[in-house]
Amino acid sequence: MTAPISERLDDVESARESGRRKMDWAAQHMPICASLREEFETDRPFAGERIGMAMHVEAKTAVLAELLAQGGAEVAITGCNPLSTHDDVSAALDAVDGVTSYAERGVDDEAYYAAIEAVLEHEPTITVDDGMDLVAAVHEDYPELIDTIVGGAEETTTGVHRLRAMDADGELDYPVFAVNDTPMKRLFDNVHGTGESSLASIAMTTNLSWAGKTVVVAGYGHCGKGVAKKASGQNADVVVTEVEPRRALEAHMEGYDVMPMAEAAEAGDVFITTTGNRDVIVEDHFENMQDGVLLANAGHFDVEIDLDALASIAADTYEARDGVRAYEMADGRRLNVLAEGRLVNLATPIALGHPVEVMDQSFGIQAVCVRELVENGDAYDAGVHDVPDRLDKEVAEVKLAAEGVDFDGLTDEQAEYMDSWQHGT
Ligand code: RBV
Repeated sequence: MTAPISERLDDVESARESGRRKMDWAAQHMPICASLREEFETDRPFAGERIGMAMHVEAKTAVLAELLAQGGAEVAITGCNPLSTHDDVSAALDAVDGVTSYAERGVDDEAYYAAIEAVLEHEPTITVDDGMDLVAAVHEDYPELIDTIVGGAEETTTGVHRLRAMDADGELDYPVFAVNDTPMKRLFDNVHGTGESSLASIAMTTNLSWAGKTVVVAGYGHCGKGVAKKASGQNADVVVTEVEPRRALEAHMEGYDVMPMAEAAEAGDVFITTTGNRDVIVEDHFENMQDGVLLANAGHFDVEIDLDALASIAADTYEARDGVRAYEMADGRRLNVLAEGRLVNLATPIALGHPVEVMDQSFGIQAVCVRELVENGDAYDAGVHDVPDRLDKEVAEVKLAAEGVDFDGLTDEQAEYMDSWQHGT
């Protein structure tokens, strides 16, 4: 049985202290969570609920977990990626009243799934996922929990995609909010968060510049758009690869070079995958890449770059820097993979995840979705649900107020005009 992180660290006290400092820093820059904290500490909406979480356990996520506990929940949490946990934060979180943290960095597959089971042993009434691992484990291994689960919330594109596939197969047995898809999440976290944090992590891990580089961005969804825009803003030439004709056209009209990966492979200095699909960069592509290229993935799972194929054609492989593995070909070319092909913004040794402000929005939405499940869970059937617009707007208004941004309202005449079809020329 997996023990909480506090029972596994050598110097728990100093880990807790360092993790707490990181949480305090993050919390200072999370006005939405601060506003919800005031509400939750007074109303205690989650009293009696048990919340199971599988997310990237670092400072911002810890602020969310603590917030749910401050609202009265008993929280059990583990990671959603073997390389994204900050052990000090996990320890600090484990010390919070009402929270048990099982997350530890660098665990193998067996320990990773054992920690998911440890969370489910708490018999959660609500699940909060990033990638759908908890929902999958509940349905496969703990179906007896489904009756008492009020609902869940899912953080990321890949998780929502998996949930919708599960729902289409009639296999999803409780309601889950698609937090990823709501404007306050996807238009900010996916675009700005992924763009900024992926580029920051690559730059800090390699100490290399963007200016003058050719950066190949695979996938032009919200994440790809963010990565392309920020790379372009750092004076890189951006190439986009796509499989969807309208997105390819959008990228073309945005001024990026659009071409198949087979061609881009020869042109790129840095490759960043954001597709959510497997086998985006494969053996034929590796064969044509230049010496010294960087290969990084910003999609949820480590399936976009075919590392087995790369290993099989490499003459040698070695750790070139912390977080960078070089694969040296027989002809001397070195292809450098960051973070083992896992989420580059979270899984390199120096990675911090998305910026704090953007996670405040995403986690503000998570928190109000959990509140909605507790207050109105009965209103939602099993299946995937959009976040109600009123909740998305509530979070936007708190954020605007915190930023000191005022905005207009409609007059009665304008509201009436917008609702009518009779007005013409
Ligand atoms: N993400 N979390 C962080 N806690 O630092 N950074 C990014 C963090 C989330 C983001 O919302 C995205 O949808 C998901 O990670 C991918 O796993």
